[in-house]
Amino acid sequence: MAVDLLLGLQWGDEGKGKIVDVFTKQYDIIARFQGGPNAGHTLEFDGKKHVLHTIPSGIFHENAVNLVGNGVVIDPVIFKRELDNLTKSGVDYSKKLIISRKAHLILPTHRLLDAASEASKGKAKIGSTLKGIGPTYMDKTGRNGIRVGDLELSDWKEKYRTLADKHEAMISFYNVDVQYNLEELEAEFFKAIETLKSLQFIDSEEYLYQAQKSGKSILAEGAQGSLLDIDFGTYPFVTSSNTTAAGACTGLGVAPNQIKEVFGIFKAYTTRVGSGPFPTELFDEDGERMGRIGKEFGATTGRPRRCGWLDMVALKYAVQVSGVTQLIMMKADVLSGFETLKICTAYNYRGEEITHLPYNIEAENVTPVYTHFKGWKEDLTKLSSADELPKELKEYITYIEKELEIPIKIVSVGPDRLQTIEM
Ligand code: 2SA
Ligand code: MG
Repeated sequence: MAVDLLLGLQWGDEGKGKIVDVFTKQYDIIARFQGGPNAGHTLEFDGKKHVLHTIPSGIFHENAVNLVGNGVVIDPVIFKRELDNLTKSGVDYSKKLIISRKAHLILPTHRLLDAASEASKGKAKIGSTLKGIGPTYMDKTGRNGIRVGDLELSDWKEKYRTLADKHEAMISFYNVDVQYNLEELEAEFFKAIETLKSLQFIDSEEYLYQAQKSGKSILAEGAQGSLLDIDFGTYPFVTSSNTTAAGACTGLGVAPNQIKEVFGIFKAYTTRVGSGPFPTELFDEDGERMGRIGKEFGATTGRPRRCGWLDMVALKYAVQVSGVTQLIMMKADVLSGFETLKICTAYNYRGEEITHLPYNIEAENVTPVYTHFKGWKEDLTKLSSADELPKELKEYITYIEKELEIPIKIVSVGPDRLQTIEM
């Protein structure tokens, strides 16, 4: 059996959590391969809303095994909170949640370093979620990190102390005002470590290899979006992991030729949270309306998301980098009632019209070129089949499919599991 992959094609918050939850019944294993508690995956069913940060979005189904892969960074404190919430929702995760020994741990001082680094940047700050993501991946690539598997060894606390002391020195080097009580933070951290240790740690690449051999189906769940990829995103305003398809290979130990379908998920418009360039961003009533109707607030930080028209130049780039085979369009319902819809089909780049994503996409270099579409009035949230979709939406969809040369297989018309239309 092969591995399928689901990832976001924009700047995150495309609705990956919802779709993984919808897909889970078709898979034996759901695996997260990058990112950490910076992610906020929102799921809605039976009139309830659930937000996951580190735990894969298949956890609410009876049978699927949920794996936190080696490419993920885990904050034990947030992880424990997520587990407590699952227990409150009546989910018994003990037999269906497993963790790679090679996943790295976010320490309390990583969070403090994130805050110090952002504070030192002033106006140039990344708009990080302040979850310690950047500093943890820095320690991973700098070969200083502490991994889940270390918790099974006797000397990990000495390693911890050495690293935390070094972090404290680095925090003071930033020379910014970061208030903290490390003793309190550590008490909380060590307590959460004990909870983490009650879960099953595994050699996940071997586990996945054997699972594939025995015919199990696997879905790799991405976090954040393609344009936040550390290599291919809008650097430096990106996250610290590979959010594109290649990240699933390194973040799980799955070989590239084992990947079959790549589901690319995008909103019918665009959002971005945090700093960085966003060519189709709107500062008018249209953008305000998208944010209001789409309830565009960060699922982890509560920050309002910036909103704008669909950017086909950026979308094409994301599809290309990850080899997307099927598209999923989210939040079509939010666009109901707009007189005219726009799709950015090219950039005017320093006086020249281009259709590929250039190195610099800041406002001073890029002006979007728009194609206009007629909007629809109908409320989509109660629709359940493709032929009920308004003609104008069908035209919008057909245009995107033609431009990207890939079919849109699912159109989502609301946050609930049931508000999902197969095309
Ligand atoms: P970080 O924390 O170091 O990864 O931040 C670096 C940039 O990556 C962006 N980023 C995100 N963008 C969208 N959604 C994310 N998850 C949360 C959500 C975000 C929230 O689901 O809403 O609640 O604010 C996410 N995580 C990281 C971040 O904004 C920085 O631009
Ligand atoms: Mg999110």
